[in-house]
Amino acid sequence: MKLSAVEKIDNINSEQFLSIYKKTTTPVVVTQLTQHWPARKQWSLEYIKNIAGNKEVPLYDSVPSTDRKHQHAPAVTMSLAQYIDHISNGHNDLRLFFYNFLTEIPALTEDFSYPDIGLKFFKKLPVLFIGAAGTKVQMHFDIDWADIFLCHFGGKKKVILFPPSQTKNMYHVPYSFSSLYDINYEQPDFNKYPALRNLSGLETILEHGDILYIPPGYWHYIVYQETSFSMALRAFPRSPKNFLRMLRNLLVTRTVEGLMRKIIGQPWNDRNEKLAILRTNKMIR
Ligand SMILES: O=C(O)CCC(=O)C(=O)O
Repeated sequence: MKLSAVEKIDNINSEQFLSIYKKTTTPVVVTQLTQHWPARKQWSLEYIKNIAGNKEVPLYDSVPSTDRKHQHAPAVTMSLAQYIDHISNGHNDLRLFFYNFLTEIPALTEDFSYPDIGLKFFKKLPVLFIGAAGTKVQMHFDIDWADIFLCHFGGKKKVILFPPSQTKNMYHVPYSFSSLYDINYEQPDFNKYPALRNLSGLETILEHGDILYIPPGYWHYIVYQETSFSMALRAFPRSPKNFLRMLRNLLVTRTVEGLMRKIIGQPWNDRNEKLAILRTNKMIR
């Protein structure tokens, strides 16, 4: 497996962004786009606890759902204050995932502005992710094939990325948007998963105030090296090809998966995991 560093630049304008990174679908980290955001100065978990500690939020463990449980069912709900205390006390079993704060914590929307970068951001969906040191997010790609700006705050977080062209080597679980849960992309087991040897991707470590551009369909695996949080801003696909991919994922793939899981239960999950291995290993033979 080959991993090179994501390019890190100070700043960028829309012309450069569109003609270089968007056009070639290349990830990039921009360190100073958040320079004038109040968020860059103010945002910390303590700040979020102060303004929204009483909000009840859904929290997820990092283990895939089994049996008939929905793929994205939360493990528990608790108040943000309780959750922030929980992770501050060293627990890394729960994470906040894809939490739309637009109407839930409107004060946060005052602290940033959408980058003027040539993308039409979908402003109704600013989402928050929080994780404690040691939390891992399974390798996946986003269902909506959006352009994503992952704006990071607090401590360090590692991101490993692979372009959609590498899907054939990724042990993609059918009817899901993930690679096999068992694969540790920091220390891959090439004996068990030989196709991983062929992978060529990128990695980076995000720090407070950085924005990572994740192009449409890019696989990403995340390791919270320190307790930290991110806000993702997204622009939905405008090209017909990616727009159709989004519709197919949202309307067909997700619906079929949900139904089959409900009807068949665990044997459905087992079948898909087996197929991920069989298909990927067959490809490299
Ligand atoms: O940073 C995280 O916890 C997850 C981010 C992510 O997976 C995403 O933006 O799609």
